[in-house]
Amino acid sequence: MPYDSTNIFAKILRGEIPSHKVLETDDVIVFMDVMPQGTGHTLVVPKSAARNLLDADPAVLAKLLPVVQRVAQAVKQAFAADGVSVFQYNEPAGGQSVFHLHFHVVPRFEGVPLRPHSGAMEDPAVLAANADLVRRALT
Ligand code: DGP
Repeated sequence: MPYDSTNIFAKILRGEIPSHKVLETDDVIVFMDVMPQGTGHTLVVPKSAARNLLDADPAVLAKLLPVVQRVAQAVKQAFAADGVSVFQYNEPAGGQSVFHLHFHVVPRFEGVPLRPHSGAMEDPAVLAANADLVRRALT
């Protein structure tokens, strides 16, 4: 399937819809997931167009992974988490629902299971407060 620029993350990248952004570089934007699977669930999204890992330019991936690492370290600190899960879905059969490449970074706590993928919408006030914590941990 070709890349479709009407996807929701492309709209966020173009500034057409809002997000709780925590970091932006020339290459990457990082914002809170509106349907978090855990407190502090954050998304790392390259600016260049790729549907998912399968069609991504390796040069884009090379710049992306250090940001994923930095965000994983930041969310672990921001939420005093015990661990961090990083995951990434490809195509509907692989669990993907938004067709612009992204990595999920989710703080994890001993004994606390993940909430469902693309489940309930979080309260915007909670997302804003969590974004503040991540932003501070990134600086
Ligand atoms: P997936 O494509 O299945 O890897 O997951 C997409 C994720 O994006 C899912 O966790 C829910 C989240 N999401 C869906 N719509 C929006 C949105 O408009 N804004 C934000 N910040 N996250 C979204």
